[in-house]
Order: sequence, then structure tokens, then C-alpha cells
Amino acid sequence: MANELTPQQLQAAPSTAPGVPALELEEIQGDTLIGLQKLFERFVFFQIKDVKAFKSALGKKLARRITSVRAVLGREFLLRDHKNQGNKDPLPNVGLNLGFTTFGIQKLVPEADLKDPSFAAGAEAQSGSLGDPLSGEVPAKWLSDFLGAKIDGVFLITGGTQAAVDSEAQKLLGILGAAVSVVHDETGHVRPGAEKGHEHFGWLDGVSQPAINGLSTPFPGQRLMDAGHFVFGYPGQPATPPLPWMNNGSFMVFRRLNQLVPEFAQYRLDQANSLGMDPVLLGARLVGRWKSGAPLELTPLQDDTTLGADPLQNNNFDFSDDQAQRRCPFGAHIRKTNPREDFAPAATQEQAVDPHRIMRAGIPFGPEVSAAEDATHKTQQERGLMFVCYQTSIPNQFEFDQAKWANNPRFISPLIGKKRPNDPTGPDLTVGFDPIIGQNSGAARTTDEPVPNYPEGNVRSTLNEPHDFIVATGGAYFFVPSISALEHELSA
Ligand code: N7H
Repeated sequence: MANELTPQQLQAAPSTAPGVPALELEEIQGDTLIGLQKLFERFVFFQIKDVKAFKSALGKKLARRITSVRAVLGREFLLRDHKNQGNKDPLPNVGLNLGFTTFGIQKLVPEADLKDPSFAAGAEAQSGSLGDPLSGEVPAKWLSDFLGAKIDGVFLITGGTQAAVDSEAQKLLGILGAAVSVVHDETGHVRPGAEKGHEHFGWLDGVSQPAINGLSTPFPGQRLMDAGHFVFGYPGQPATPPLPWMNNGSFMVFRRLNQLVPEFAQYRLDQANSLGMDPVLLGARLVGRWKSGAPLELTPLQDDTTLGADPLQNNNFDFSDDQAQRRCPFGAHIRKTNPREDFAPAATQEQAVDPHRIMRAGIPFGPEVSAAEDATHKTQQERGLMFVCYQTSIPNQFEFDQAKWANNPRFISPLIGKKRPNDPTGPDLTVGFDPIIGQNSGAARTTDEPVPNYPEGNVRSTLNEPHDFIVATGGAYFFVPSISALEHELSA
């Protein structure tokens, strides 16, 4: 989900609109606002064993290795020139970012209160409220590395080649020596060939992200948002940061999400068969986009690859003229997680969209589906998404999107509890779960309107999902501080 800047954005960035405080681009870690350049991304989750030695290494050596937003922007220009000169080989472009869990922060700055209850509780404690199936109090499907408060921090090490990433990891771990022990070490990578930029189910990812006031110029339909939604110290954040050293920092949510790819493909075929529709159309109705990225709102019955690839068009819609969900179901993943103008003006907290937006920066992990997995419709090797997103409030942004929108069968429609349009005697309108990421604590769930009533019609249809095809197998919440906070306050 790397948020690649397009040539038009590059031309505009970084700009400072009148009245907008200039972003301190050399202070903000690079993954938060733009996304580090990444063909490979190694996630090194670690525990701090020797606080004094860790602080010394952090202040003297590590902080200055961190890649800032300014550096990411510079590399975008280099990458563009490299491509324009006809080069096909990747540049090494090693990037490094660093975040700490609440357990790590307590070791470095005891008693620090970052005033985010979900961050303070930690991802494991929050997982039940996100719909992860539990065994007692413990998320049943999580790898043991992510359980029991073992993780103090994470290094995100990115680059154009596996060798460049591994060499940086080796240097880092050499600098830290016995100051840390590695809890979990895993590398994500973009998918090969034509699947580059597509997640494992096959859809183009990273199509819709918020534009940032003072950093990028929005494309048609792209929301221009204040930086404070994602980084502390700027307009748009829920509250002033409780600690001065939190300025230019951000909360990062990490979720290791397995995807049952052959099972989901077979499921779409079976369901399309029983609903009497094209399986490719069914897939698009679940996501709200075709695999190319083209939105159903603009092309409801067939894919349009040119439209999917065109940033001037592929976000140029807002759902306001589709209140009978003829083009795109209310339950589709992109409508659940960004209802755009479905509720304008918003009457409730759930309906106000901007305060809940996130900046996504994940990457796929695991191998391609093998012929044997394809033939048996059964996953044999783990694969999925290292989901990463940034925000200044975990409860109000990532957790809100997952729990209050994706997992809430009554969200979204202002028509909930009323009759379906043009069907005064029929059943009330329902929406159901997000069919991609919705979770019902492991229980079955449904989504409405898989079959389009387009351009007209009023047939009610329901999709039954017997189990989830995305399974959380780990997670952690981090604070990703500014580079000077790493160099001073956290290493003092
Ligand atoms: Fe989603 N998918 O392949 O179906 N996502 N997502 N996501 N997602 C999006 O616009 C996917 C996940 C959002 O502004 C696209 O980039 C998969 C979580 C948001 O229009 C596709 C996984 C959460 C958007 C996918 C996954 C979100 C979005 C369309 C996990 C938050 C932007 C391409 C394995 C709780 C919506 C694009 C907008 C888009 C998929 C996870 C949120 C194809 C496979 C956990 C906000």
C-alpha cells in the first residue's frame, strides 16, 4: 500500500498553503505521510534488554539513520529520473523508521502518558473489540510472538532489494548488540510481475489516500486533509499533544493479516454461481473497485483498466448520487471504510468521515499461490498483508473504522431502519458487514446487495460468509516519534 507520489503531486510537493503551518519534513519519519519507498520491507520487532545501552545507541547512532519525509521526497525525484533514463533495475533506497509500543515507551520515559487509551492498553488487549476471535482473553489466532507484551519496538527497514534491506538490518543489530533481543523478524515484499502493487486477492492497492494540506495537491475526488489527523503538532488533530516531544510523531497500527486466497477465490465462484451472477462482478461488488482499481461508482458493470490506472479519474466520485446502492453496495469495503459524501451533512459521530480517516502504508507478505493450493482451493503456505496505518488517535481512527464501520451491520446508510427505495411494502434496508475485513468474532456474517440493481430493479440479495477470509495473526500499536525526540528525549 505504499503511497507513491505521482508526477503531478511531486511537482506540487512540498507546498505551503496560506495559513497552513509548514510541515517539519526533516523531523517526521518518512513512512507516516508518504510511505517509504519499498519493494521489500523487513519488520524487526524487538525487546529492549539493556535500557542504558539502548538509549546510548539510539541517541548517538540510530536516530541519524532514520529516513525522514524530506528524504523520501528527494528519493522520489531520483527514482523518477532513474526510470526516465530507461533504467529497469531497482535503486537500493534503504529506508529506516522506528516505533515503540507502550511497553517500550515506559522503559525509555517511565510514567509518560501519551493520552491514547488504546495505545496504553496495547493491541492484544484491544483485539477482542476489533472482532478477532478470542480464546478466553487471548486472540485465538495470533502468533505467540505478538502475545504477552514481549514487543517494545519495531524497526521498519525498507528498500529496493532484499540484499540492501538485509545489510541495513545487520548493521542495526550490530550497533545494538545485546541491548535488544529480536522477538519477531519478517519481510514483506511487493508481488512479482504484473501483480506489482496488487494485494494477494488480486486488487490494486494504495489507490485512495488522503492528500495532506501543505504537502500534496489533491487529485479530483481526493480529500485534502490537515496533517494533524496523522502527525501531532498541526491543525486537524483531536487534541493538543499531551507531551511536547510527541510533536511530529504519529501512532502506527500494525496488524498481521493472513489472507486465505485460494479459499476466497473458490468462495466467490460458488457464491456467484448460486446468486446467478458473474464471479468477477461479485468480487468487484465486495471491494467497491475492480481489480484494476477502477471504481464501481464510475463503471458499475465492467472493468475499465485505463480508468483504474488514472489518478485524475479513479477517485473522482463521492457516493452521494448512489443512495439506492445501484452502482456500489453500501457494504463494499471502500464504501464502509471511506463513505465519502454518503452523509453530507453528517448528523452523528459515525457519519462524520474525515475524523476517522487513516494513512495506509502496508505491504504483502508470503509467496504466490502454488499450483497445488490452486487445485485444492486450500492455503498451505501463509500469505497476506502486513497492514500498517498512521493516525493521531487509534480509538477514533483505525479502531473506529474496523469496529464501528466494517464490523457494524447497520453501517452505512441514512436509510437504515427504513424501507428500501421503491419498495414500500418490502423488507427494511440492511447493509451487513464489510465482506473483506468485517469480523464477527469468528462467527458467520452477511452482506447485502451482492447482485446489482443497475440501472434499475429492486431485487434484494444477501451474501453469506461462513467464516473470515482475512484472519488477524498478530498486531501491535506503536508511537513513531520525531527524529529529534529519538535523538534527545527518548535517549536521555
Ligand atoms: Fe483495505 N482489498 O484487497 O480488498 N483496501 N484492505 N483496509 N482499505 C482498499 O483504495 C484490503 C484494511 C481501507 O478511500 C482497497 O487503495 C485487504 C483494513 C481504506 O476509498 C483494497 C486488506 C482497513 C481504504 C483493499 C485490507 C482498511 C481501503 C482499494 C487486508 C482499516 C481506502 C484500493 C488484508 C480498518 C478507501 C485503495 C477509500 C482500500 C483491500 C485491510 C481500510 C483493494 C486485502 C484493516 C480506508
